[in-house]
Amino acid sequence: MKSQYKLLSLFTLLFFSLTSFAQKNDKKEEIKVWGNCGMCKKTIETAAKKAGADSATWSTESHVLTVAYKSKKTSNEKIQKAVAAAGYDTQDFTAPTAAYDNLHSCCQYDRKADTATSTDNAQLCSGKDCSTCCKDGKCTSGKDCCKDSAVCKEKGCCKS
Ligand SMILES: [Cu+2]
Repeated sequence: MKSQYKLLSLFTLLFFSLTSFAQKNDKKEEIKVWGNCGMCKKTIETAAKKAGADSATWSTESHVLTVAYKSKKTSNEKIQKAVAAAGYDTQDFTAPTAAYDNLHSCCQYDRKADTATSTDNAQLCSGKDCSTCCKDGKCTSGKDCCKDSAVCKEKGCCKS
């Protein structure tokens, strides 16, 4: 009886260590990926799966890629690199310009750097005038305010 009990606890221990080991190797993570539409979704998800993800779902609304993978097989970094190589900026990697340029015109999303810049500049522009932004030779306000601020300065159509 006592040895049976020992055996049972040994099996229980083995079972739990095995399941926790399996969980360690199964990762589910969320990665921010820039993109636009359903076509982007397909490309992003295919790239993630090719990189070794067991499942990959990108939301056209939240722009979040949810991936599940085994850490033995691939990594968050590998997946992000593959998605970037397919032309899509991720939270940690930027797509090569050539890959981005290859995307269908409807898929050419506002790029990560541009988005960051326009957000920063939008804050600058939230005042009374768009003193640092310019579009088509005129200062603009609103969503695209200061988006081309470098161009703006170059053109010199906005006074700062
Ligand atoms: Cu698209």
